[in-house]
Amino acid sequence: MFPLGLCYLATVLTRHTVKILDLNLWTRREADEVLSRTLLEQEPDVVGLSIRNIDTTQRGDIFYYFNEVQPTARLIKRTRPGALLIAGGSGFSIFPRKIMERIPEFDLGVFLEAEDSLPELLDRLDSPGTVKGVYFRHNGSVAFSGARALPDFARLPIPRRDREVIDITAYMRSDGGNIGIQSKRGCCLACAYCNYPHLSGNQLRMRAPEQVADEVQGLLGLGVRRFCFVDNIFNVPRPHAEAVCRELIRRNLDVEWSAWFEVKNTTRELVELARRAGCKHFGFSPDAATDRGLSRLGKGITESDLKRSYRVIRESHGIRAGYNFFILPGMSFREIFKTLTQVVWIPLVTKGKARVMGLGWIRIEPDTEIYRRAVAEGSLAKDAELLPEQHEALSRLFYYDRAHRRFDTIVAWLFRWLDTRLRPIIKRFVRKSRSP
Ligand code: B12
Repeated sequence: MFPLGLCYLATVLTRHTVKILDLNLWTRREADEVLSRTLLEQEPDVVGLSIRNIDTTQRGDIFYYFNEVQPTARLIKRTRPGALLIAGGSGFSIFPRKIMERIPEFDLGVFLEAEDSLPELLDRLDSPGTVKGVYFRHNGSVAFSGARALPDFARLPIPRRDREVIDITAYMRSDGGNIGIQSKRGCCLACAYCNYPHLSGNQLRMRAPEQVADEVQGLLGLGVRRFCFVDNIFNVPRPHAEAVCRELIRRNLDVEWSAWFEVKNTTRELVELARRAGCKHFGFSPDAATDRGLSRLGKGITESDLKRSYRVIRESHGIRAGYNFFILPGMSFREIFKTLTQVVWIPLVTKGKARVMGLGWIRIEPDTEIYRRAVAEGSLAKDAELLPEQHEALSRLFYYDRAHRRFDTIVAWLFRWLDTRLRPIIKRFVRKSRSP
């Protein structure tokens, strides 16, 4: 993934020499060598380590990224013992205190968005407790300096992606789609399982559409035609999304992009506008296929909204869409059947333009309604450790029915079968029925 957060930080740290090193561009062993070599060559006074992912959040494909953090922190400290090590990133901000306690190599930690706090902290490294939003060590324990307001996103400069800051070509896959751009921060939805409001606040902070289009033009100047909006949700509020699309259309920019969309706000007009502005892929997370499930997850939409979105996608041209669903504990047979058959149903009703992208279980994260509910219902132990020591424990941190674990496994198997075996057949069928 293109490290957009780090580009934002490099852009605001104007009084420092900043170098971004993305360890994901190498294999594990190569990464260690590259890291040591870079530390020895650059001799940094401060090293920031961005912890983006804790784990894959997929029950069928568990990988514990967090296990990589301490070895990397140790290597940094060993190679450059004099440098201060600062942790940050979305993964860090989900478990800030625990990570500080577990990994003593971190001298400091910055909670949430860091465009205001990090420059301030670098100016006051001798008194980190006076900078809001910072975890620091005090008398042998971890202390927090106190919450701070999130940055005024509209006023942040356009993040630099030039060669001096980052080699953007390393992220330009053939489809180029993993270069991110942000038109807003925050999320005002209240999906029961989601930590976005915790991570970026429940108040929306938006960029002026002209500024978003300027940034897109900057991407084009760097040779990037394809990108994705990393906004939590692109089309809430709808008028802002429409204004961004209109500005992209007005400037007649030859770009292709993707984004995450909320179902209810996805009207025919918006899809058409987004398509004309270059949107090629619409991602949706309705998460449930029945009214009961949608209401349990606090989605604020109904089955009929969902069906309407299928129709809208079907009637549009030159676009694709994907939908995510969850299996929830306590689902009736009818609900499970309905959720599973979306794999077949969605491609059929959208004439092959949409598909189910993901079907899985909710990873229980702190600061969410599902966490509280799972503990109350007994599907998660009160003292369950959400950042476990051992990766084996991760599989118990999903929201599922313990009493029906075997049944769950059958459902997962069935889904995989539908996905791998049946989907190609449907695709062929849809293609045939579309050809004149
Ligand atoms: C967009 C998005 C995606 C897109 C990414 C598209 C792209 N090209 O970038 C897609 C859909 C592909 C995706 C995939 C995944 N994602 Co995602 N994604 C997001 C989302 C919504 C926004 C990320 C983003 O770009 N933010 C914008 C930038 C500007 O912010 P930032 O990176 O957080 O950086 C700021 C701060 O964190 C901080 N900071 C960052 N680094 C550092 C370092 C230091 C030293 C300091 C001081 C501060 C600091 O300052 C920055 C500026 O304010 C977040 C949720 C969220 N709101 O954070 C989830 C999120 C990051 N994703 C998550 C996950 C799990 C994944 C996947 C593993 C899911 C999967 N199984 O496929 C993959 C992993 C992909 C990968 N290879 O890393 C989790 C990670 C935490 C966790 N639970 O483990 C998040 C937090 C959502 C969640 N459920 O909790 N994702």
